[in-house]
Amino acid sequence: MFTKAIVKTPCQNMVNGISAAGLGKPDYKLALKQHNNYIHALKECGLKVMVLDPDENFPDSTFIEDTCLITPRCAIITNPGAASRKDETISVLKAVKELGLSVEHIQSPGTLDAGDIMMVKNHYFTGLSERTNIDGASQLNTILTTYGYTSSFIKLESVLHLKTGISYLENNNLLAFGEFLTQPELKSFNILEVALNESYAANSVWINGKVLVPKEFFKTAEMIKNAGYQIIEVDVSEFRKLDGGLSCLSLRF
Ligand code: CIR
Repeated sequence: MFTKAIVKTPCQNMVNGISAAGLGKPDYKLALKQHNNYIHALKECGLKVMVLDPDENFPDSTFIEDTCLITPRCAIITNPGAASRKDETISVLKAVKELGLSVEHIQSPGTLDAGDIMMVKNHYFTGLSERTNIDGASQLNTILTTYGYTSSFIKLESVLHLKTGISYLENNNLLAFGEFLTQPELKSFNILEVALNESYAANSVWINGKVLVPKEFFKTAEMIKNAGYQIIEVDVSEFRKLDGGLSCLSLRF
């Protein structure tokens, strides 16, 4: 069960965020509206939502998931792999301190984006990506071990972050597409296969029995419903333009 979430309001400068999507620039006003609807969906799942102020210095800072991993026993401030995103951690550090969480840090030359981390009970799968290097992943492993958790690594081939391609929906159900369908590390899961033309929806978010699914990915939404979940569709088209999905927009704990 999760009880809280932290989100960060997108800044106007988000239109200059990092993007490989080729879908054009986001519409800021629409992004703000979608962000509000996203907060509403988190509340519908029973979460108390802390909203951090926008920061024009960091175009990608609304993708707060990458800056911190919050486990039930500690918060780990990351060292984001993209140079323009490194200091996004300053505001999130302040927020987790305010919440009284025990805080750890990933240090250079280790880099880690927490979009590369997927929690499955007491185990944390870590994607080795363009953003998360082996040093960062090993530091995370050491920290997690200290707190009584385990972790293992998965080398990514084509996606930005681990959770771009897979999402854990609890009850051993894993949403996945492409390279993850045949990944030996994941073979004990019941895999719900996302069609290639809906691969964006592989980033969906389980919260307290409900699943947030991006809007208009009909086949995936139907599959998740058929697996017994209540779904909440959320339109995040403007964040998709910056390669961001539903999970990237919050820390849930
Ligand atoms: C970036 O490239 O860092 C942002 N434009 C998108 C980050 C998406 N975050 C995530 O997948 N966890």
